[in-house]
Amino acid sequence: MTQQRLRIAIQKSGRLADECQTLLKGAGLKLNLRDQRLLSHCQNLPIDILRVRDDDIPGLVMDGVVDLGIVGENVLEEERLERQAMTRPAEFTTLRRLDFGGCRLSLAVDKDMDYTGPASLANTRIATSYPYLLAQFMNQAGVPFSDCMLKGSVEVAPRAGLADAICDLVSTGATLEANGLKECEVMFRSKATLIQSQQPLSDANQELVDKLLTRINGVIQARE
Ligand code: PRT
Ligand code: ZN
Repeated sequence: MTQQRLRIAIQKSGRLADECQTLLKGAGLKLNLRDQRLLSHCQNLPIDILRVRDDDIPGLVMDGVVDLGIVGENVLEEERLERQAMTRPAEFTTLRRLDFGGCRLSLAVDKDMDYTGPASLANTRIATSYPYLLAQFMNQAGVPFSDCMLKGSVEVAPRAGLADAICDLVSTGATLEANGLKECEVMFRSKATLIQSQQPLSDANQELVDKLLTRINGVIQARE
């Protein structure tokens, strides 16, 4: 049987795309990612790069369709919770937390609201793209709420009268401020992370993963 090439999923375009490519190139992979193809062959190692929507990456790894993936921990944890709820495969191994893609998943309310803790949001409606992480946080706090699922434009939901509060990603806080909102609770701190499928690899591919991880550690240490 011919040796299966190692498959790595990264975001095709978006906030993590350039940093993923820089990291892999820094680790010695010769890649030609100028075209828009889904699958690109690494020129100097038996590795294929799969470029997809970030939301697809955790599932591809958990289902063993790809061997490695780079994704934000926010997207990864949301997918893990959703799959757990549906008793679908949700296992993966974290190889390394990375040094980019930092953000936090936070609750935000009208800047003039008197927020004193999660209980201030009792029986409100909260707009989010992260219903499982939100439910986990509110359930742990013991606060009843309802949600409003929005895949985009979450920050305008309160002004549009769709929700009382939001649960969204924040990095600088400029988006919240521009929408008259204030961050009132940090629920989850996230960075990009490198994960591996729990499907066993061939010895050759596991060696390749080990070598890649050593090189990635080197790249990250060098820019610390
Ligand atoms: O097309 P695809 O589905 O692949 O991409 P996407 O549009 O779903 O994701 P993308 O590229 O926007 O983000 C990818 C990942 O980057 C996220 O899952 C996070 O892990 C990470 N990341 C880091 C962020 C941010 N910082 C961030 N600030 N993702 C989104 N934002 C958004 C946030 O949703 C809000 O709209 O930026 C806005 C807030 O930014 P500030 O600086 O105004 O606070
Ligand atoms: Zn996405």
